[in-house]
Parts: sequence; structure tokens; C-alpha cells
Amino acid sequence: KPAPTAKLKAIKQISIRGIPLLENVQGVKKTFNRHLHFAVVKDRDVATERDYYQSLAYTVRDHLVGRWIRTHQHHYETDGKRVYYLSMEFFMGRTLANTMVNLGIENDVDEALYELGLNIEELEEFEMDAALGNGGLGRLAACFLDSMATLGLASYGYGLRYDYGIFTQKIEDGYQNEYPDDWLRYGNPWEISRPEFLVPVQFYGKVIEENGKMKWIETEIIQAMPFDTPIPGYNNNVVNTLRLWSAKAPGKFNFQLFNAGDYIRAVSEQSLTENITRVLYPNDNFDEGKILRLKQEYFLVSASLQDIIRRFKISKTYTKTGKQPDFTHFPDKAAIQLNDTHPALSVAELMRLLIDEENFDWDQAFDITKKTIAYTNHTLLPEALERWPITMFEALLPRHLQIIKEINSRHLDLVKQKWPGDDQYCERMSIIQDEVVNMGYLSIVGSHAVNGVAQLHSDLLKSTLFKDFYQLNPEKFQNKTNGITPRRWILLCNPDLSEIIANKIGEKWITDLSQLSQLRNFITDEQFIRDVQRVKFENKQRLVSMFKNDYGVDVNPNSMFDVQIKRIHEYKRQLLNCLHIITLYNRIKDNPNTEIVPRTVIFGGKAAPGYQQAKLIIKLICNVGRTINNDPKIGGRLKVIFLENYRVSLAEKIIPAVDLSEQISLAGLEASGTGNMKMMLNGALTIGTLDGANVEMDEEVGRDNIFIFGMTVEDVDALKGKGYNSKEFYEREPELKRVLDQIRDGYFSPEDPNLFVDIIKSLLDYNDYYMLLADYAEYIKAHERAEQLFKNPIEWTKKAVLNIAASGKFSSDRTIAQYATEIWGVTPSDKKLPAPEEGRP
Ligand code: IMP
Ligand code: B1N
Repeated sequence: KPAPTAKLKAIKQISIRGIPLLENVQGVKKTFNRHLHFAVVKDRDVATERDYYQSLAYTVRDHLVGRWIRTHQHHYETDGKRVYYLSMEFFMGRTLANTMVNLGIENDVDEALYELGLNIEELEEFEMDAALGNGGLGRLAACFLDSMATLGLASYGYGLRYDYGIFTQKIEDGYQNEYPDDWLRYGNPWEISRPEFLVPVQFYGKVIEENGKMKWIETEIIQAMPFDTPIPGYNNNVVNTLRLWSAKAPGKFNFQLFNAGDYIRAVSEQSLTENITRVLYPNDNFDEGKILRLKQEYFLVSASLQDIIRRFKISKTYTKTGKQPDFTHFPDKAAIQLNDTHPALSVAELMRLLIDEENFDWDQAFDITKKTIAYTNHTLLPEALERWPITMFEALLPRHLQIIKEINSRHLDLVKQKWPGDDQYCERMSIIQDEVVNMGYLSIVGSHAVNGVAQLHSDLLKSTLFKDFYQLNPEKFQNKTNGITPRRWILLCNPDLSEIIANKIGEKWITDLSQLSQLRNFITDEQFIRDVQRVKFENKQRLVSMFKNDYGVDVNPNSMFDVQIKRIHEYKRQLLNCLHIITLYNRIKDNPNTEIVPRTVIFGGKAAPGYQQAKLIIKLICNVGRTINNDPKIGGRLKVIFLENYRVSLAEKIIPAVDLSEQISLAGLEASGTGNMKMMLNGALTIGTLDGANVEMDEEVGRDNIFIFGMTVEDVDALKGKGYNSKEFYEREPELKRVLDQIRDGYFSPEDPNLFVDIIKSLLDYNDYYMLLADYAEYIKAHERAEQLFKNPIEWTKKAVLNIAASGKFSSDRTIAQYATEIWGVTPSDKKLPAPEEGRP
């Protein structure tokens, strides 16, 4: 038998994880053995660890299904407004532990597996991440699903079931290499296919007019097969659904080939059409503009809207009364939220379905569409904004292009009414410009609400990117500051911290995170501060063993864990962090005996496979690490680690161990950030610019408890206005100059001295687009302040506690409650549904 793990010992006491009852424990053991026998078809002599994981997954799944069926029954009976979250990405991570946490069965299962001689934490490692996302946008969708279920909303996620999620990253010789993420290889116990809800999606073809009606004909059809994943709410017996579509060739073969006797080829070519959902585009904040991506987007939109309309038609109102479905009530029964413009074709598709299939006239159809749809913008970066060439549309979606043109012409009529005689507005605000369709504009025009994802970002949308549209329809524009689910991002990933918090303020904070503010009362409670300090240290020690095992690097658990984990992108400025590291290195080398706070700088994140500059930054970080980590003069005072294959499951291990959280984007460019919130919630202090949600974190926690540095959005504008010249900063600051010269001259790449010249070129010859050099000096000073504070562990930990106490605003429950009341017109509920064993309601 394995020794009970630290986690098991800790959570034994915490009631929120369920007190293990003997009967439950016996039940779990029985079910586990039954699944091993009947589902996995193994006995204990031949079963592998993965087989045990699978039996465990089925055992836990058993606890979901009754609640899942019941929840659907409940939604059908109450027949309220349903919320549909459409997203090209759902970055779910693992499901097993999350399900146990939300169902409150973790301790029963832990105990049962312990009695069976199995180590649950080792089994959990067999689960592949569902990595159907790139970064923040996809993870936000996943957090929202958790909160929508926890708030009892009748909500559905709609997305694509990619065969391959975000690539697996390997770091080889300091370079990123990409490998396919074959996440379905061993099957997926959490999904269930629903072939009975298969829907056809049309592509290509042409449009003809018949008796004054438009008909889209001679299309190619690809079937969309739904796969459902359960989404349990926290402790409320709600289990909602994430429905992901997979492309399936229509059972009919290519008739020409078939009749010509080329049966084998006809069947083989079927599989080509299934490429639509083969792979997730691995770009974050970047639009590649490929036709396959447009096909994916339409596939999601068309399948989902057909499914939503089917559900509307068979809703209780109509099936129980025999009345004909009345689509004027559709907006009272369905709210559709667009996760960025990726599902923006929803506007045109809903119009098409209402006009062509349901025979509505234009005005009524557009009224229904606008009332149903709302749009969230997640970025201001120009290279991320979707603009599809109309030539692509014309071939792939001819009817939709017609509809978009008509939407545009009516929209421009309104623009002319608002600004008579001023053609500039029409030119600027046209949905179609220079032969491309602007999907952001289409989304705004087709929606009743448009929101940004942090206050600063929403303000910038109104004053810059969508300025004209804000003037036309100020009532549409809103802010919904992002949030994260406290279930995964503290309760699950940091059980020991959860426990000591629960010991002080009870358990209500798990579903009302604002209650964490009560922790301020314990700031003078020395024992509590020591407990928080101990938990952080233990979390760091667990990481230290991982660094040793996986990277062969010895790390001092008392060193400051200075962490930047996010996609590698120039605007996020990992390179600025790197400049700081080299500065520290030089200072130690110059003064080998100086007393400095030992520091471990940790990076993690993927670069888009085609983003050369980002990949070179990874190589630079790795090479800097190689130099520093092996320099005996440094003597372990500074370490640099680049973590391989950063993903949701790895984030859960790192975040509880962070001391200092790096959020250093150039002001105005990070729409919100959500990693910042996760680290704050887990007791890290932030070093950051006044960008995205950092602004609100600063407001919540107070300037004394966060390391803010650098230019504000206004400063950036002013400097650009007066003319930024990066070389001035280079010449003016000797330490900075030295660092850049070292990189340029091959100090970190003696085997290839010119390796990093492109990095220096971007900073000096191309004038440093993200203005690292302008923020460098203040960044270094902010780090010095952090270092000063870290020398006093008690004071540091007090500020960490103040950060935890101030993080309540950043729960996705708060975010979703605001979407619910201010955009969707639905009401959150804290009522529990009856548990399955309580009989039918
Ligand atoms: P869904 O398609 O994911 O919503 O799966 C549940 C379906 O079952 C819904 O379309 C419900 O409308 C339907 N449903 C649930 N209970 C009843 C019922 O009592 N009568 C008819 N349909 C029902
Ligand atoms: O969305 C997150 C924000 O917290 C981040 O600040 C923001 O950068 C991120 C095209 C995107 N914006 N845009 C994307 C992702 C994939 C893609 O193909 C754009 N991701 C964000 C949540 O609001």
C-alpha cells in the first residue's frame, strides 16, 4: 500500500470535500472493480495504471449521469431562457479531479483508492488535457462553463471537437519543436456521441431566385456529429452540457466515382471532408486568414444554430400545446454569446435560417437576430482582427455574402441618417471595405450588446477601435471584466491553502469569492501568516522536485519564484523579463559577494509555430538559462527555467507556488489577462504595468501591495506622439546597453555569435515596437522593490494575504452574474436541484 499522500492527509479534514462515509467508500470500490471488469475488460493481474485511471474515470462519471439527465429534464420543464456560449476554443484541461471537487466526492474516492492500494494522484496524471484552446480566450470559455453551471443557468457551450488540440511543445537544444496532440488516442471517457442529433452543414453551391425567394442550391454537405461533455456546477446537482461538433462525411459517396466503379476511391475521399475538425489553429491573438479556418467557423455556427433552433421548436411550450413555434419569442428563449468574432457568421446564418427556412421578412428577422446575439471583443491587436476576403466568401458561402451585403447597406443608411452629408463615416464604418468583410463590424451591427473584457479595454474599444460605432449606438457598449473559476484555480489546485482559508472564514467563499475580504481581519494573526507561508513553501518544494526530475536543475525552495507563464508573444514582453535577468546576472558577476535575494525565474508558454521572433525569444531564454545556471560564480543565487509544454494541467501545479507574478505587457495591448488573477488568488504578488485587468487588481489591493511600473496608455500615446526613439534609451542607460551588446555579440550563443541579432535589430533598428527599452529602467526598479520586500518574509506574506483577500472580484461567478443580468436577461440562482437519489422532482 502506498503511504497516504500529503494531499490526502490535508483534505481529510476539510468538510467541503465530503466526509468519507464507509458505505460510500465501499460503493466506490465496488463500482471501480465493476468498471475494471466490464468496461475496461481487465483483471488485476493484467491491469495497467492507465486501466485503473479509466476505471476511476468511469466510476466518477457514474455520479454525473443521473444529475445530467435530471438537469436536462429540469431545463425542459422550466422552459426558461437558455444561454448559448459559442466559441472556437474551450481550453478545458483535465476533468477527473474537477468533477470530484464539484460533486464533493473527492474524499470518498481518495479513501476507496487508498484502500485498494492505488495512488490517486498518480492515476490523475494519465488523463490527457482537453487542450482545445490557445490561451486566455479558450480558458475563459472553460471557466465560464463552470460558473454558468454553478449559477444554475440553463447554459450550453458550443464548440468544435478537434482531433488534435494545441500542439505538444518540446524544447530541444533550446528550440521549440511542435508535435501533434493526439489527445483521443486512448479514448475519452468524458464524452458521449449523439449521432441522433447529427446535422447537415452546407458549403459552396450557388444562389438562385425562385418566386421572389432566394435559394441556396447545389451545395456540398458535411455532417456535424455532436459529442457532449458534462459540465457539473459546484455542489448544486446541476450538470450542463458542452456540445462539440465533429465533421463526418455524409454517408452518400461521390456518385460520379461510385457509378464509374471507383468504389474504393469514393469511400476513401470521404475522409478528406472530415479534415474540417482535424486540428485547432495554434495562433493566439493572430488571424491567419486560411480558408480551412473559415470553414471551421461556419461549421461551428451552422451546426450550433440548427441545434438551437431545433431545441426551440421542441420546447415544452410547443410540444405540450401543439402550437406552432413563434420565432418572435425566440430572443426570450435563447441568448447567444459570441466569443470574439470567430463565430460572427452567426449573424448571417441566423438571418438566413429565419428568412430562407422560416419565411420571415427582413426587418423581423433582423430584429430577432439582434435581440438574440451579443458579442465579446477580446483584443485590439490589428493582426488579430478577422477580415475575410469577399472572394473566399463568394465561393464558400454565397448566400451569406448576399445577406452581409444587405445588412451593410441598411446599416450604412442609418449611418447616413446620423451623419448626413459626411461620407467619411460611411467609408470608415462599412462592414465591407477593400474587398474584405470586417467581422468585428458585422458582430457589432448584428448584436444588441458589445463588451470588452476589462474596464480599460472596454474604454479603449469606445475611444479607438470602435469609436464610430460607439457614437452610433452608445447603448450597446458594456464592460464585463474577466474572471476565473475558484473551483479549479484554488480549491482543486491548492487544497492546502483552501483548507487554511476555510479554517478562518468557513466555506462560503467558494461560491462567493468576495468573502475572501474577511481575510483582512487575520493579517495580524501570526499563526495564520505562518500557515500561509508554510503552504507556499510546501507548494514550492513540490515544484522543486519536479525541476530536479524533469529538468535536472537544482532549485532552492527559499528563492523567490518569479514566474511568467503565458503564450510567448512580443506584446507580452517576455524579452523585457529576460533583459532584467541578464542585468541581475551582470550585477552578481560584477560584485560576487553582494547579498542578493536568491531568485528562480520561471517561464512557460508556447509560441505559434510560424512566429519566428517568438521562437527566437524562447531560444534566448533557454540560452541565458544555460549560461547562468552553469556559472559557478552565480552559486545558485539565480536560476532560469523554461518549462516545457505549458498547459492547463501544468498551470495547476505552478500557480500555487508563485511568489512574483509577471504581467508586463505594454499598456493598452493586453485586453485583460486572466493568469494574473489566478496567481493573485494563490497568494502571489504582481509586478505589472497598468494594462488590462492589472488596473483593477491595483484598485482592489492598493498600490502598496502590488509592484506597478512603466508607462500608462496615456504615456505610451504621448511618447509615440512626440516620437519614440529606442536608441536614446540604449545610449542613456549603461546597464541596458551592456545587456543588449551581450545578446548581439553572442555572449549567450558563443557557438553561433549572430544567433540573436534579429532580436537586437527589432529593439534598435526597427525602433522597438513594444517599447521595452522605454519601460526598462522602471521595471528594474520595481524588481528592486520586490527584492527589498522579499527579504522580510513576514511582511511579504502579509501582502500576499492582502492579495488573496482582494482577489474576490476576479471570480468568473461575478463575471457571469453580470453577463446574465446585463446582457442575457436571465437570473442566477443558488438553489440546488434535488440529488438523483431524492427521486424525481
Ligand atoms: P438537448 O438536445 O441537449 O437539449 O437534450 C435534451 C432534450 O430532451 C431537449 O431537447 C429537451 O427538450 C428534450 N426533453 C427533455 N424532457 C422532455 C420531455 O419530457 N418531453 C419531450 N422532450 C423532452
Ligand atoms: O483573451 C483573453 C484575455 O484575457 C487576453 O488579454 C486576450 O489576449 C485573449 C485570435 C485570440 N484575445 N484574442 C485572442 C485567440 C485566438 C485567436 O485565434 C485571438 N485571445 C485573446 C480572455 O479575454
